Amino acid sequence: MGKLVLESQLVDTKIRVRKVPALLKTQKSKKIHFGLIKHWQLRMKRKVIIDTDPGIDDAKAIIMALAQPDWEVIAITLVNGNCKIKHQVNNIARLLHVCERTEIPVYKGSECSLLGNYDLQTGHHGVDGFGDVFTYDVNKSMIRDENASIAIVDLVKKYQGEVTLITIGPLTNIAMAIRLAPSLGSQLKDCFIMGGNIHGHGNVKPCAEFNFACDPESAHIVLNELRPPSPITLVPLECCNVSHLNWDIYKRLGKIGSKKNNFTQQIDRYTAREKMEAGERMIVYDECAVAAAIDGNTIEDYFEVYVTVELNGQYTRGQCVIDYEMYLKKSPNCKVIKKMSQKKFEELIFHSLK
Ligand SMILES: [Ca+2]
Repeated sequence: MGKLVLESQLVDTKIRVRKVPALLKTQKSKKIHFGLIKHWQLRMKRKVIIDTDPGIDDAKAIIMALAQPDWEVIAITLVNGNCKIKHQVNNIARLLHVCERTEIPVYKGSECSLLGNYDLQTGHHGVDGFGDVFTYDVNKSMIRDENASIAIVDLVKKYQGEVTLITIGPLTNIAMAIRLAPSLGSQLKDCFIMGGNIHGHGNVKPCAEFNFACDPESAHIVLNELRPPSPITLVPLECCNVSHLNWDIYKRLGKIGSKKNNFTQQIDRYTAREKMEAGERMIVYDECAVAAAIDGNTIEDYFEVYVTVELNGQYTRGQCVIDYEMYLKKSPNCKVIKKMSQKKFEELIFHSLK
């Protein structure tokens, strides 16, 4: 469906552009010509919605997304996760000002999980999600009144078959959007999710990864009911754990000197220093999902499988259940990434921070 829509747009635009040269005798007609080309370029850009709980790695992932010249980020939607929504609005506003992209609309979403009884904020990103380093006030004109889930439903319906959905936070907004519009997934172009795990090794609970542990019911709804045209690309914790930045690269990044890079250096100063001094690696999480969406060649190893989420286990609630042997006899709903290209990944990060 998505491919058909894009092809028809291309054919339509080509016809119109082809007719234009005959009109190029006046300034007015030149303006029409360039207007049509601009219109065509905008129409052909990949439309992207990013659902996020802006913490430190979210910021870097969003910077990476905004650096793609062939992407049009049509919305950023906020969901409770790394920090409260009241902090997220400041974080995303500051980030969009630094990136000079304040035209992108931002929608506030769910302030708690579907069941409302989980709050796993770890303090890893500071209380405010951005390392508690900024105190300056910021213009928040990009924050819209409309609810995030409603905005997602409306935009996906408006651009049927064209929207890439990237989620880098708990899945509450998306689950609610599915409840509002059960056919949401079929109207997407594709979907990339950072979340879950494949070996039962958790990072906030013994067996569960943060984004899925924050709202297991929502993760369950999204994995089982979103049903985009192709399997969801799932970037699990284990993939992120091996996709780290080595410290030499990190130090080289520090010398870029751009506004964007200075900003990221400020927000992750404390966590980076702690990790460096402890001899730990600089693991990247949300950036992996965006990198996978930018360039499929960043994916070095993956497998397709049916994935769901444990909702009842005393110790395993929120853990991904991977049906490796197809006991459940269900079609694969996820393309699970095992490993990404370190080299391509580092290139993307360098490019985005310039
Ligand atoms: Ca996140």
